[in-house]
Amino acid sequence: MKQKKISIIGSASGWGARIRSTEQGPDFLNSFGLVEKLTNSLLEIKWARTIYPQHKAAELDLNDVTLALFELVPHIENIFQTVLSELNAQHFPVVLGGDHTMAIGTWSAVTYALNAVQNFGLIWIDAHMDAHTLKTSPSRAYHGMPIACLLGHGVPELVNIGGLGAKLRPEHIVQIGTRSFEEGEDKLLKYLGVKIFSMEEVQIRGVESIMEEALTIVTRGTKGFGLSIDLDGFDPDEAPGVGSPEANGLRKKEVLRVLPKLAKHSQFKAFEVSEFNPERDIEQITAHLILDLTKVLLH
Ligand SMILES: [Mn+2]
Repeated sequence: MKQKKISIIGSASGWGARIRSTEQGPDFLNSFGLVEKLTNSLLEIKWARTIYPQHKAAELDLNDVTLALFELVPHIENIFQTVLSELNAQHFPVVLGGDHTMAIGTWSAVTYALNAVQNFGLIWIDAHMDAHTLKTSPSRAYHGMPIACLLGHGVPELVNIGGLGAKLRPEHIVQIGTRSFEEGEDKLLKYLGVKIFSMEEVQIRGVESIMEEALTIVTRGTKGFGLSIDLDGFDPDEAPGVGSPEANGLRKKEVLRVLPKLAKHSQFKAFEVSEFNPERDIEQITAHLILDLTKVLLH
């Protein structure tokens, strides 16, 4: 049987958030022994690289979150380059972070490498929409903006990472678990026509039926699809170690049951898990959630 080659890339930055301790996520997962816990005979898995921003949060006093752009842009460009070179080496990339702005680098690289710019599907599991621009965001934190950036809306320094303009099209994006958002971003996604499965809808229909429909959408006419997980999509009981917890989230057991179908799909090209904050974790519950998600998605 052919061995699948997996490359884990750490994004050790919290510059996109007001609470920046997600920068510790990758180092924690490394010392937690994630790679050793994942290795089996069918997988060749390596921790390819952890990308660190120029400064740690403690080294700079940035009261205005928007100033973090000077840290974020080179960091995300680094993610773009690293994911790109892993894909060019025929490795399956897994990006672990780190605040969710890393998604801009991950999906710019995947679409570029696969020659699938604006022709690629993305399932976005998150409590939030992450579709703000500086004009609509009350917090002005960039981790509330990656979906908007990937769709071509927002500050040009982030939108144009890995190539000019939009990397994804709205009709290829599905959000699951949404339950906390502001009017401006909701308006943008509705206007663009992004499919949103709110937490309410997940509770009514069940994760299985939602995931079926999501897979249909992200594979319709695309050259592949990926999965972006923000750990705050899960219930805080099951993912306490996140930057922005929101009550009444997805249940681990149910999500783990439906992910194998996604993982086995021939068009599944990459995934990422973001917003792990080890400082807030309780008895490694969130670290184990990351391990279980990664395990299911890699087999
Ligand atoms: Mn997010």
